[in-house]
Amino acid sequence: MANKAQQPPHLHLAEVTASQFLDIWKHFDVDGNGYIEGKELENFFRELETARKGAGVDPTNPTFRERMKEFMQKFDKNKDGRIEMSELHASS
Ligand SMILES: [Ca+2]
Ligand SMILES: [Ca+2]
Repeated sequence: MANKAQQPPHLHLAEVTASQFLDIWKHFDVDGNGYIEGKELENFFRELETARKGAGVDPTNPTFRERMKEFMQKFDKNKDGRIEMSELHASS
């Protein structure tokens, strides 16, 4: 999927098409409430990290937690602790 050699330390969500994005979103928004939150967010972030590194990541690793926090600071625009579609989609 992603080329793992030289990706900058931000997500490449801007590169997926709208329909791919929707598929990704549906995949992670398991309960379909329009938000990725809690466990969903963890899975989401873990898969992004895995895609980026080309290897599995340990979600209990403090670095993972730290990165997830950074991710939330960047993408959780309204600071409600969960990601909604517009927050991800508007980012580049
Ligand atoms: Ca959800
Ligand atoms: Ca939010």
